[in-house]
Amino acid sequence: MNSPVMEGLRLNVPAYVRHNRLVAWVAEIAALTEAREVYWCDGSQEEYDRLCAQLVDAGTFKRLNPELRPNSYLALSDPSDVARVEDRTFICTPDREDAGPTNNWMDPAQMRGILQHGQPDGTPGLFRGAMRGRTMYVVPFSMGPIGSPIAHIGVELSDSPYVAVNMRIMTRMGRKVLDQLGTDGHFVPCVHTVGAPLAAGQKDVAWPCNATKYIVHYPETQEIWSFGSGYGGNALLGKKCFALRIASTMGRDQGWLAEHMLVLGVTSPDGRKRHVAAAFPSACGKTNFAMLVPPAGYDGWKVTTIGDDIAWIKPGADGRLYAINPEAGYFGVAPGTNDKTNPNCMASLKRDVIFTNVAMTEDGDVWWEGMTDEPPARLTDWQGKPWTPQIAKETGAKAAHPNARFTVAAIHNPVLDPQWDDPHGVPIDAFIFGGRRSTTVPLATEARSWVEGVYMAATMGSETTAAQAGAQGVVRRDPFAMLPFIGYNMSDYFAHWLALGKRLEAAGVKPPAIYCVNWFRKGADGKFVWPGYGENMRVLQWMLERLDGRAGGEEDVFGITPRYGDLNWKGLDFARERFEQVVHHDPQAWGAELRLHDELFRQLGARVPAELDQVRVSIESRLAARAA
Ligand code: SAT
Ligand code: MN
Repeated sequence: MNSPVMEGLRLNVPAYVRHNRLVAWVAEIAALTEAREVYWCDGSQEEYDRLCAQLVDAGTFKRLNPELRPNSYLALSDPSDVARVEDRTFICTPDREDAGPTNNWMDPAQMRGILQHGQPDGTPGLFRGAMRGRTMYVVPFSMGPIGSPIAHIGVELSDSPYVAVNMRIMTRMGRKVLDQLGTDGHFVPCVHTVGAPLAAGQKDVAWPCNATKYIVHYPETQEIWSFGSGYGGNALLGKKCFALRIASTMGRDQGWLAEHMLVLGVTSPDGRKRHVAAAFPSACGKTNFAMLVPPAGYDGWKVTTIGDDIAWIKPGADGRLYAINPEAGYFGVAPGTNDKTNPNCMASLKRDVIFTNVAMTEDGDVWWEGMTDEPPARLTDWQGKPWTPQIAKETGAKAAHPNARFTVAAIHNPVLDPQWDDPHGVPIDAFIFGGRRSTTVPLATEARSWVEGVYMAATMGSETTAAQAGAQGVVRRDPFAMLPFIGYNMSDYFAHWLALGKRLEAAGVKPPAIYCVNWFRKGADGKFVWPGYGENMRVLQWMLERLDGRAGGEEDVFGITPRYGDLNWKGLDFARERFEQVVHHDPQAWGAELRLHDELFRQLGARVPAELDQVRVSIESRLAARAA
């Protein structure tokens, strides 16, 4: 075997790389995948522009009209590769119980056979030769501000230049990360291939991918291996794979939290600033909430974004919980975003954006369902086909895919929090958990204790969306909005949250308050009752005032809910009857709901903390007392 230095010459290792273990690993993966060449990303603007130009030449990107959308591109994926593939996502731990019943599991040795070493019957590993004819990009990235005590580093090896340019927006990427790594720093190795090797002379397609897909995590060795998809969380491995699945196991072992949460700052007119972290499932409005515009009647209030999707939260020197956004950009859902629902997001998307699977207008700009009331007369849809409102009426064809996304740097967000990049993070005052529920769950509920809050989060349900492949609109339990993202046994994760609360209390630190919200209750007409978006500020204000003991509420079977008079209605005409519809507790629906909680706990198995079951029993008895 050649020395790393000898190999280094063939591997195009830049002189500034000093990490022998990294170089040896790159050599090993280049040999396994038989990549044609290796390219190390330095993260420069020049490199980004060059790779984007190359993607335009390859047909993956269309350059948008530079006058309307400067320095922006549109990518149309293969129609089969449009969302995360949860049924192809695996947690490979030696002991199946450690992955738990909510994750797909396979024995690590068996999975390594399938992916790397080959199977007993002689079938070669999927990664063997998978990058033939392609360039392997070495993408060093930091999740979180470089050098932050809350941040961690990863290196993704990918044969997708689309991944390389998206990673430059979504993370701190390039040479500065390798400088931080030094000669022996710790990094999480991430290997990604679209799984479409090219034979000599074979012409590439615009969006290479493979019908076979594997999104694989080995928590013991902190490795990520992804095969066959070029899309979103399947391919941008810093996001869900590292920042949630692997990081959640790091947090379990090291005493911190990796959560599917936005983080925002709220400044009240008296200048006081608070920070809130909120968990909602994919495509339930995290980006909208993180960029919320305070509505009419809220002069002097300001909401600022720290993050829109993921939070890493560690106890600080004073014992309080501090959060960073490990990402540096937004990979948000485009459909439904407009100047009313999220003006700050629309302003963020004016330039320097990569759009994926939206429609293109005749003058080379983008469009998606909900962007304007009236669709343009003619578009090219997300599959590259002509689209008109008439065609849509006849065939139901969407101009943009419902999970169409934008990738844009956080620095373009006009309400970016001045502390978004602070290596120490921001102190968390409250956690909010919310699902998409057309019935049962009230607008807002405050947990009376940490344990009750953990129970609310653990039993959260939500109707599925286009962010995950599969049926939409069915209620599934999505504990902490982490169902697809937890890297270990869900029950152990509940226990980890309970233990953290106890540790805070033992240290004399008041833990953040916990709230449960539901913006999505529907009336008999099937329409949302609560106006949502900016009006969610009213609920936020109630929560913050509760923290100071300045707002009232009513004890209910499930926690404390606001009465009509407890919310600030200035600037909004929302009748008491409508409010009743969104806070109403239907005892029958709650009976059924509790049976589903019980079913969830039974499915999760013997490791569910007994304290949570006790909360359920006490809610049940309160319900029964009411009925009596
Ligand atoms: O595709 S991603 O997993 O990055 C987005 C999401 O589902 O939240
Ligand atoms: Mn998400």
